Amino acid sequence: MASTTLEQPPVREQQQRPRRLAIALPIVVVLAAVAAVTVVHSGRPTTDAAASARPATVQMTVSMTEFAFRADVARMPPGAEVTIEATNDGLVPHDILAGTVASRRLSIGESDTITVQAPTSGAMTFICTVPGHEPAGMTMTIPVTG
Ligand SMILES: [Cu+2]
Repeated sequence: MASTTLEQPPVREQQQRPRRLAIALPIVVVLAAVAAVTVVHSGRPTTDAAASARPATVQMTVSMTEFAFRADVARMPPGAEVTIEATNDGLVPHDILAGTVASRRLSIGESDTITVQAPTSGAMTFICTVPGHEPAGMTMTIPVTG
């Protein structure tokens, strides 16, 4: 006598997981991108040597026009942590680059804040990276003096 074995494939329940993942994954990717941009934006120069003492802090306001920077600080202490609030008071977009740290490109009337570390001697130079603006005069050098 023959035994009959009926093998039926197991009935698969419809799985909800892949669909949920398909929704959740793009959200995670977007959040990660936002976080990455935020970190880059508030980033500090990576080449600075850590000062042994707590560095001085300087608050600096910079007005940007065609084609110049105007700062309310004439000098900065060596190694100071400099917080720069830049405002576009001009008629075309501008930005400010200090060492390796740049602001957003700012539309008319917009402001952005960046934090940079002053060198331990010499001077710190700032430029606008919009093509043509630096040669037109958008550059500023602030001496570092103790
Ligand atoms: Cu500019």
